Amino acid sequence: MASKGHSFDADCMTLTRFVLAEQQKFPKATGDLSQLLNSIQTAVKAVSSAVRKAGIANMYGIAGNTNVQGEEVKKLDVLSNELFINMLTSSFTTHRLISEENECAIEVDAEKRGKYIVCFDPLDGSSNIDCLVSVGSIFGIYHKSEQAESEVTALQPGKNLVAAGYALYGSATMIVLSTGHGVNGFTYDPAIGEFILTEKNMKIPSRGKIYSINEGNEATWSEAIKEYVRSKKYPNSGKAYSARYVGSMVADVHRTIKYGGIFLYPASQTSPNGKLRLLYECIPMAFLVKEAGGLASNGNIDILDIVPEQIHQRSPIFLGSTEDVQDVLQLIQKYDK
Ligand code: P6P
Repeated sequence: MASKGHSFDADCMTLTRFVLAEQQKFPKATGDLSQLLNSIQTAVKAVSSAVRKAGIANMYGIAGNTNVQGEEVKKLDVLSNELFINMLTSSFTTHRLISEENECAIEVDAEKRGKYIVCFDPLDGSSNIDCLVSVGSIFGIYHKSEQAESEVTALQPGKNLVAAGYALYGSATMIVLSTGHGVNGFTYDPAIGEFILTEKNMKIPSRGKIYSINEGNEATWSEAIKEYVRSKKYPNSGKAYSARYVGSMVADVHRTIKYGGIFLYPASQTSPNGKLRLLYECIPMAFLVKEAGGLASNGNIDILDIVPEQIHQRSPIFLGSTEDVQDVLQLIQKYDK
């Protein structure tokens, strides 16, 4: 509520306050997760600033390798990756990092090592930057398992996640986060440099009116997917669904959580495991959608039950409103018989 006589809310619920208040609910909490989430928040603020300058950089012809001062200008995805790595390792809470931008897992220096493993895509959809389409960052956080000290300890199923979230760099910058107790959305307020709780306890409708898939791939779809999409366009009863596809997973998933419906990136003849990456795209998004009351499947099993075998493996994904996902799974099962 705005303070008397001011348009400023002197008691606004910032992400930092929210995380600390959540921590109080767990007496044994050490504060490490709060520290880690706040370091991610800092990385997102920095990436948001860089993304929003990109257009200007392009306009003044400094988006290339060097700017007018002859200084090296990093590509945004490289810069975003470095920001995440530096903020995460300097939080003293991470043991190993899995990044979309790094072929191998990043082992945190012993003197900075903590108990969490973070899988992240620092700038998902970066190919959309030049046309100013929304892009995002995606992350999932695990406890380091007690198994052997190897890359294997990063490969846990999504049901082991401690927390997951995404940042959406759209008309505003927003962090959507779950620590396993519901989903909350925080919008960045540049006036105070904080993320403010604006979407409390986000819930996805049980059924939507939108389907989201890259129709350019139709020739490679299975019969089940072709029949499903046809049924959305030419329903036996009721209105046809609307088609919406941004081509940035964070934007498409955020709209799906907000409005309901389904996001599909199926396997195809050319990509038998689909395109999207399991550890740092599918699993975090599946965790959030399920925490919001929806479903997420690879067409056969729950995304969160898949035990990853490689850090960059791909997975088909069908996520969104429970009834919409169930519809497509029924068709997949019909054709699998
Ligand atoms: P396509 C962006 O490149 C991305 O990784 C996701 O953000 C997005 O959902 C998907 O790929 C889009 O892929 O093949 O439809 O362009």
